[in-house]
Parts: sequence; structure tokens; C-alpha cells
Amino acid sequence: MPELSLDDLKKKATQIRELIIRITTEAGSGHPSSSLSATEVVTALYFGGFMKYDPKNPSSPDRDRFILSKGHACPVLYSAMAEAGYFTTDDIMTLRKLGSPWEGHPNMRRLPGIEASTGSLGQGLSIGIGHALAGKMDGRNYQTYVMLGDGEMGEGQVWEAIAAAEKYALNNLTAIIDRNGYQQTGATKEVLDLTEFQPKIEAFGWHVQTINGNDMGEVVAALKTARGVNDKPTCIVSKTQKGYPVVPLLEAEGDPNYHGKPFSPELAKKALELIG
Ligand SMILES: Cc1ncc(C[n+]2csc(CCOP(=O)(O)OP(=O)(O)O)c2C)c(N)n1
Ligand SMILES: [Mg+2]
Repeated sequence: MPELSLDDLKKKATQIRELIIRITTEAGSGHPSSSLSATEVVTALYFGGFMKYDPKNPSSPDRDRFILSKGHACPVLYSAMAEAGYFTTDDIMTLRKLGSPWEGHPNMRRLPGIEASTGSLGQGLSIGIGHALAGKMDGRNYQTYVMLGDGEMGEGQVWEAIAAAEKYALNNLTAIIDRNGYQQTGATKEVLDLTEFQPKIEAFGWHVQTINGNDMGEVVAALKTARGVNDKPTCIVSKTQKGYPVVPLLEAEGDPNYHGKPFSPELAKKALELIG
């Protein structure tokens, strides 16, 4: 459970971004833009002193849980877990290759440390509720974090889960919405406009914060605030940019969403220069 300074967290986020780009370009497929928007949050969770975990003992009953409900963004999760010591950065270069356990969506049956097999959107928060309820039943003091996409929020099951979390007063559950403004087929506002998440989720009895999720200082502050809420589930609406910080390059390519497309070797080179 490392607790890096703000400056070191920013450096760690840069290393993780470099890995995201390298592994998806090497694979020739995957979701770099969906991973890049979420990098500050995932970095802060694993390296900012928020999640307790031990890569040598990944199923310890007292570990905190992180469920990446938007499972297609697993390059950010694999990169963070490689940096944390669950496996090596060489291992994750096999992303999406035939036989590799670093599949295109997280597979809990093949990789210790992955809490849920996700990729079919809409299910992760319900799984998180299971963990949070189990923690209460077992008298264990762990926290469950679930990251969802803003497009994913259109799935009805997510709203059933939001209602259930309030019913069971799951103060050990934190949902983070990566509100990057896009989903598969276009802008989230155009496909299904749910983007005023804060009042909607507050109406379900949750504690909600809205932040700039690409600002590491804001992410750390929000996770600290969430940790201090003891009577209800918490949500962080993390306003991000899909592809951050290489959005200008994606715009120049004519596709700021860049959903489910790896960067070509040339674009990856430019992106790595811009990030570094
Ligand atoms: C149930 C389900 N329907 C459709 C898909 C196909 N799909 C994969 S990613 C995606 C868009 C997700 O958008 P969002 O949740 O905003 O994530 P982002 O990539 O923007 O971070 C869709 C529709 C899926 N994985 N699961
Ligand atoms: Mg999105």
C-alpha cells in the first residue's frame, strides 16, 4: 500500500500512461483513450495510500477491492498492477495475444488480483455491492471501489445497484464515474444525456462529489473526503477527457473519441513524446 507524494503520483501516472500506449499499440487493438482518461484515479487508488493490497497475497480477505466495471479500459488496470508488482511490465506486453491471461477484458479466473470479470457493461457496481455486503456480514473492514463509464451509466442495472447500496447503507462502497463525455458511438450527451450525475445520485441518498478527474490533487482530495464519509455510500463524478492528455493529437486525427482504437506506431511515438 504505497503512499506517494503528489509529485510522485503524477510521475507514476505518466509511467502508467506510457505503458497503456505501448501495450495497446503492440497488441494492435484495445482501448487506449478509455484508459488514459481514467489514469489519475487508478494511479491514486493504487499508489496514493488509498487501497490496501499485497501483490504477494492477492486474495487476502482484508484487502480493499477495486472493480473496473468499464472493463474495456483494462490497459490502465494492468499497467497499474504491473507497476504495483502483481506481474511485470514485460508480461503485459502480451496483451490480447492468443493464450495471454492479459485478455482484452479482465478475467478474474486467470489473473490473481482481478476482482471481477468485467466487460459486459453495467454489472460491476452490483458485484461491488456483493463485496461490500459480504464485508459487513463478515465483520471485515475493507473498502470496495468501483469504476464505471459515463456511457455505462445508461445501463438500468447500475441504477438498481445505486438504490440497493443506499438501502443497505453501504458506507464501505465508493463508485467513481469516469465522465469523459464519450461512449462507443459518440458523445454521451447525444446518445443518452445522463450527465448531471451528482443531483441524480444524491437523490438516491449517496454522498457525491464532482471533480476534475485529470487533476491528481483533486482526485486525492476527493478520495480522502470519501474515506471520511461513514454513514452512506459515496460517489465521485470524475470529469475527464477521453484520451487525456493527448486529445489534440486525436483531434488532429479527426476522432477525439478514438473509441476502441489503438494508436498507430507513428501516433504512439508522438503521444509518448507529448506525455514524456
Ligand atoms: C452490455 C454491453 N453493451 C455494449 C458493450 C459495447 N461497448 C464497449 S465499450 C462501450 C462504450 C462505453 O462507454 P463508456 O462507459 O462511456 O466508457 P469509455 O470508453 O468512454 O470510458 C460499449 C457500448 C459492452 N461492452 N457491454
Ligand atoms: Mg465515456
